[in-house]
Amino acid sequence: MTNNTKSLSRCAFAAAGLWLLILSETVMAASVEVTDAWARATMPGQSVAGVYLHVKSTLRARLVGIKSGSAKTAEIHSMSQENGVMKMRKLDFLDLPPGETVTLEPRGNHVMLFDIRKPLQAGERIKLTLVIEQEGKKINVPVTAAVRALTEQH
Ligand SMILES: [Cu+2]
Repeated sequence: MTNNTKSLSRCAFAAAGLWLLILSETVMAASVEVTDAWARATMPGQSVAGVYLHVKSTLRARLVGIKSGSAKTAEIHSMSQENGVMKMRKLDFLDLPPGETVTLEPRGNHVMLFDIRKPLQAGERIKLTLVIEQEGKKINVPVTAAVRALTEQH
């Protein structure tokens, strides 16, 4: 074996090792990524609150439920305009196509908290759990949402 082939095979070995490392990283990393989660601060007496976020799943999945200690119940909602009026509807689930970032936002699909335990104040954080169905299994994805003021635009 010449010096040249030796260094070449070492190089190939190193590359294979790196590839393995990348593969295991991917497997180990959460298959669901939630970013930029926030909730809208509530007014006194208001019992519902909207929560918005970006969610991306590497595998085909669907969001099938929301839980939060900050509210009695939480639902996934759609928002659409009908005869000039914005209407919300409860969704049983929300599809998360693999690798696609799905956005929950004001005026779009969103999470709605009902019977919040106390008013949500700007600056605080609330915890939620997204229940996601992936390959026939349900997984819980913990999320922390920052509460932002009513006037704050996103
Ligand atoms: Cu809603």
